[in-house]
Amino acid sequence: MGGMSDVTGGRRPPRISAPVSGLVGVLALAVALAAGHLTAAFVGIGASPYLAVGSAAIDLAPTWLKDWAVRSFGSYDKLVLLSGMAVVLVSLAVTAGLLSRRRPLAATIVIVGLGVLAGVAVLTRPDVGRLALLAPVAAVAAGLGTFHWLHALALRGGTDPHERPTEQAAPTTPTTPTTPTTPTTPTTPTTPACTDRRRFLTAAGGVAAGAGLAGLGGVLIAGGKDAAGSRAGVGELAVARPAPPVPPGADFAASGTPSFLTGNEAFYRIDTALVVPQVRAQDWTLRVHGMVERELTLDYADIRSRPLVERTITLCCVSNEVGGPYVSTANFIGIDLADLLAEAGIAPGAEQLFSTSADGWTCGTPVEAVTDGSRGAMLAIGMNGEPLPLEHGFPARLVVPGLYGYVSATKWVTDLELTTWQARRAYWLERGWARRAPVKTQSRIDSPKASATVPTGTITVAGTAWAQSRGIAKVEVRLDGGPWRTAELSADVSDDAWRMWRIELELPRPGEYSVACRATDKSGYPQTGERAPVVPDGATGWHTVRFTAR
Ligand SMILES: Nc1nc2c(c(=O)[nH]1)N[C@H]1C(S)=C(S)[C@@H](COP(=O)(O)O)O[C@H]1N2
Ligand SMILES: [Mo]
Repeated sequence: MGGMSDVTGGRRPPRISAPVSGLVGVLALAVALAAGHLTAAFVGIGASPYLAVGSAAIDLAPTWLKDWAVRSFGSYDKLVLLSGMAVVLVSLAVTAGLLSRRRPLAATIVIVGLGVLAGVAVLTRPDVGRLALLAPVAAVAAGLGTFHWLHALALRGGTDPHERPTEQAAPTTPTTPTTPTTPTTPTTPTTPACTDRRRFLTAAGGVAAGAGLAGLGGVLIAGGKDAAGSRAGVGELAVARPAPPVPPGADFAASGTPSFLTGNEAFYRIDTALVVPQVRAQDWTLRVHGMVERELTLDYADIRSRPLVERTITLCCVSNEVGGPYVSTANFIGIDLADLLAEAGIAPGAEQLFSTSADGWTCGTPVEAVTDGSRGAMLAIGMNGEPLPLEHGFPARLVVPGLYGYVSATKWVTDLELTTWQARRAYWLERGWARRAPVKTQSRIDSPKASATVPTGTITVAGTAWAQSRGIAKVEVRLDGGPWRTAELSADVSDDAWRMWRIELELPRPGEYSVACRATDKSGYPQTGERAPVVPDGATGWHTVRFTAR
């Protein structure tokens, strides 16, 4: 194409080579994102254009898509989202750069378009105010400035050897001994075109470095809140009433079950936060208000100086498929939520405890579940002997035994409002999940794994069962649809925690086998075999594992 235009001698506008135009697009994108992130470090990191769009995408994603993402990528779902966005953005930037070779307006339209998208996303963020719009505005300004500056520099550099911008280059090259008949003549180091090219490359390098520095500055300033340092400074939590020690025989880890207590690192993590909210203990307060007799505002020192209790509780996610991994157990340390609410004095008519986290996520818990002292609902500040890990809600979170996490377990909790179901609708209720979500009686086979190959003869099948607040009374197992046989149960630790089971089965000959399990809780309710999806209030069905004996 370039050669053709030379032959026809058309007076086309000067053009930048494709790679350079793409590079200009990508550099403008980098500067825009970095400037946006740096500004967001001051007005609220949730306003960083990249993060705001990602968070808005999470909030707007239809339930089936979210389900699919959690199922396919597990805890990596957010990484996948951010990477996907990066790929889309870079492609857009390259495309905008290429289009601007013919239509310089194209990049302006793309940059402003993305800026508007980011602005709308910022307005949907519950954790930042209007001032946060400064972040996308800064991004657009920096992106436009960078693009047009580099674009002009690249034009002067005449970076497409086939389409030298002779009109522009001409006035600046009166003394150059060029050969007009061969426009593709390689430039020598002494030509001004080359100087311009060097100028462009220097500018591009400077821009890349500047974007890196601005982005890093944003990360450092936002990280300067240093929640990790605050957590490290908390020190030992003095527990007045420790949980009873976990007895020997509480798990069958040697047969393939998880260990009874899940380490903080291994504890499943589910939340909508793209970046872990950074809340320092010294900045944290909890407000208790709404339908109460006395409004309360507590800080971290208030909470930790109270007599702390420790409870062994199994937490699970409503999005856990039958046989899934989103269930873990820890010793939570904190205070009784019922005591705290009694201090505030709940007014008659209050139906839900509506809790809000530092990042604006909301949750509605039935008032009965948090006022009935015997259930053991907690405002927790510790987990397995340490302050809560940042990912699990530092400085404080709610834990309510027997309810799925989305209706009870608010991490980074900052606000407790007593209200009616009518007045407030929590995050997941707006998205089609049930208002009431007690944990369903469930059991899972941990060994053998699906599609495993085992030797014929005697094998030990082992797994986990849970029915928090009711407790597990029995687990039964059957081979190939045969009779149900009762499994051995592990030591009974707490009705609020899971219980492990195991059973020896005979595999007389090589071939395919299938094993299924079902639990009965202490209320006498046998786990149903009827299959239900996770939406709206938790999956049901018997976990079945197929494997081969050789
Ligand atoms: N702030 C906040 N708290 C939250 C959530 C969230 O998205 N944001 N998710 C809830 C859900 S759905 C579950 S299952 C539990 C998981 O707690 P974990 O990550 O400590 O295991 O946290 C709950 N608390
Ligand atoms: Mo969940």
